Amino acid sequence: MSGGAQLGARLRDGDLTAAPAVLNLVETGGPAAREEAAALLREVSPGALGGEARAHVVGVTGPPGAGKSTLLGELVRTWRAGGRSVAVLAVDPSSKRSGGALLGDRARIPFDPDDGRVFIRSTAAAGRLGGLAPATRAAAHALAAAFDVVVVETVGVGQSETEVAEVADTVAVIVQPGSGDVLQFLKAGIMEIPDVLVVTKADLGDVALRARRDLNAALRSLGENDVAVVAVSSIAPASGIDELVAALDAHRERLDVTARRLAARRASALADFAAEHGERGLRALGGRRAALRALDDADPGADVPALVDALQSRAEAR
Ligand SMILES: Nc1nc2c(ncn2[C@@H]2O[C@H](COP(=O)(O)OP(=O)(O)OP(=O)(O)O)[C@@H](O)[C@H]2O)c(=O)[nH]1
Ligand SMILES: [Mg+2]
Repeated sequence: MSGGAQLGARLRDGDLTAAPAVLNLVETGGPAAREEAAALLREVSPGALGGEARAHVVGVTGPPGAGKSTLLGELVRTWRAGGRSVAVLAVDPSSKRSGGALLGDRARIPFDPDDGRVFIRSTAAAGRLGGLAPATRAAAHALAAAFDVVVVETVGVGQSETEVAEVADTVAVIVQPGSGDVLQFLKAGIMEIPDVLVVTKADLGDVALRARRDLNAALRSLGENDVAVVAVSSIAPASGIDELVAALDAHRERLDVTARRLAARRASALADFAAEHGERGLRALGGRRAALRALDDADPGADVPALVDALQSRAEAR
């Protein structure tokens, strides 16, 4: 068995100590590592697992400084207290990989370093085209086979929630009270409606209450009645965290996980294919929509690299 396949088998067995090696592998460049990573993903594909991976994959996104990392510290503590294992992949938009090491580090999430059931890593963002790096998506897909909760944390507003929806079952957008950007983007239809909205820094009082009220009013006017708006405070005494956990769980329970994951894998495959072959590659497939239609006929148990291969053969055959 190859190293990648072995790592995949460990994840399938629930071995959380495989996580660091998984991240190192998916972040290593070059054809050999890529083949190993594909072998890893094959071992944790729905076909190999006999169903979708177990984790609840949660996307957490919002403007810089909104309080995402501080909140994740509280969420991780609460999930752990409930017996759930947690992996967090914090996407660092500024970091450039050099020799396999990350220079920047956005993962300033407070956690217990002796707890073997928590894994937190910064990962590099994709290039200027935006979107999640293929490595981050691959890591999220892989870790979802072993952890109970996998979080992908990204920075931004207006685009990042669409990108994170490519991997997450549930997308939570974090709103800083007193800054109107999320509200304006929602009203203007610039941003996709998230699954859960979180107003941070509730300890600031009125300004946070107003933010929650305004967001609720905007959602109502858009006819969105299923989106929970939760106000939290992540500094002691923390508040609203249990309510947020419940809102995330409630969304997951309503969700058709199989359909969402299937769509996510297909979108990921197309993004990976486009990243590698550019517009010319997409044209060879007859365009983006034709490519997605072709993926509709692919094996629903296939992992992302297998779907990319299918697109490649199709492009060559045309
Ligand atoms: N008053 C108050 N301050 C908070 C709360 N949560 C976070 N902060 C503060 O807000 C600032 C930003 O918090 P972070 O958690 O680093 O925010 P972030 O969204 O992860 O920021 P980036 O990773 O840079 O995008 C820090 O100074 C925190 O101490 C809160 O609940 N109440
Ligand atoms: Mg942060």
